[in-house]
Amino acid sequence: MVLTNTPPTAELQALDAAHHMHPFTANTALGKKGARIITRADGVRLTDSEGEELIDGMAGLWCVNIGYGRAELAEAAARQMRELPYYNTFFQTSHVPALQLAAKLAELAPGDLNHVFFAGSGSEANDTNIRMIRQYWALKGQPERRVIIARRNGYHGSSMGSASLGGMAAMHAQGGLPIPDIVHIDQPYWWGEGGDTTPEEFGRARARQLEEMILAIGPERVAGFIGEPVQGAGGVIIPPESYWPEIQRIVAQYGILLIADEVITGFGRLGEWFGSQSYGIRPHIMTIAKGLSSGYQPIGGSIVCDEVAQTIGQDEFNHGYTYSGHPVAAAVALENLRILQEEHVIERVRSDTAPCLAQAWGALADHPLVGEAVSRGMMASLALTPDKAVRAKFDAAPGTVGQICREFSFGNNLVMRHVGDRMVIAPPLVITAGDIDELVARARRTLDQTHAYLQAEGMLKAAA
Ligand code: PXG
Repeated sequence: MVLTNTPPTAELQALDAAHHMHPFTANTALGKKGARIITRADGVRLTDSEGEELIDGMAGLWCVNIGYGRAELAEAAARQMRELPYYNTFFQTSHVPALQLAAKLAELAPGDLNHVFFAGSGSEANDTNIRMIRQYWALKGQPERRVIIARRNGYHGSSMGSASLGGMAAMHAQGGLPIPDIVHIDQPYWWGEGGDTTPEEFGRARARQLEEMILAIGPERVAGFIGEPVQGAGGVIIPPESYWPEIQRIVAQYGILLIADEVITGFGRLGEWFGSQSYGIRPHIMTIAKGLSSGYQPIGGSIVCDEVAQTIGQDEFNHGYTYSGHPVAAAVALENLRILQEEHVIERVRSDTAPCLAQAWGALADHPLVGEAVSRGMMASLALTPDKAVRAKFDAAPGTVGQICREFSFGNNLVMRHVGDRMVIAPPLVITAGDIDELVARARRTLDQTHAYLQAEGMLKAAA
């Protein structure tokens, strides 16, 4: 079906190419090819301007947890826009959606994470965290505690501060990053970097890099550590079970602050409200965004423990955003949380759809191109390899094969992302067992096509 109320695709693509600068894109090349124009969505399916229907294996950008097309969220936004479309919370005022959302998040978050500082996105929230934990130590009389330890191939956002926390080499290569006093340790990526060790040994060794870094810098200079419970944009890297308990021990021993970046893992993605609960992590601060509103409105924030919030509260914290706690975004987030809770979406992930995905996705491990097929909750990934016996990398430049695979996937009307030569999915949490089967069938067809193509092109070669 061609949508009659939309201009022809070519016309839209030409306008897009002429004026719209896409994030993380070589825009000249995209302009020549033409972007795929998404016009509508419902449930787990997108429709493009040609009337083609795609399964959205990425929940937008890891965010549309309740799926598309929930009219209740549109109504919550419209109601709030009529009543109070905007007000700030800077100068001794508050408003109902922000205070209600903060209270709701305090109720849902584990332990004494009882206080919320709002932002417009995950990047902004992590910038808040940098300033907040440095200010915390200053107020504690230890202003020299400024260094934040993060991980290579972690992702924490795209602003100057948050991209500095992130360990993405390609991002640090542009624009003068990282900012001072942010350092990185290695990621717990056993399949790619574990060599001859067992996953458990490797997880402990990678966690101990935190201790080594603290000692190298001097514990009296370290403010905190930040990590994603499961790395998302880094390729859905699921850490060995030994990793987080060892991190937790080190954080406690040296008395540094722990920030869990829950932007992807929050709001049900791992079958619990927060990924920290899934791994027994006890953070002082959690970064949230994405699934907080299921992406229907831009909103993020930091959920902060009693001790840090009370200390920060002793003085004016010179920080905030025009849209911190935006009433429309907060009202939509509240409605999203109501749906997640009342419809038992997260319980169903845990007991039903995550096991179903684990089984169907895990079966892809028998494919000749697949080195590992792993999932946790509703996040899953594949390592593509020319030789799974030795966990080999391809001879072609990293990401070349992943990109080819992604193109076939798009052609099969499945949105599956590539990160280097890993393929990743994170579908809406409301995906059904039937749609999981359809998604995995399309992924298998994609792998078959990729394998045949690589064979024909002589590209099934391992790197020396
Ligand atoms: N933390 C984590 C763990 C994220 O995944 C952010 C912070 C930043 O959030 P904002 O709202 O500022 O984008 C993210 C965002 C990708 C991709 O290609 C992932 C993200 C953003 C854009 C692209 O997988 N994650």
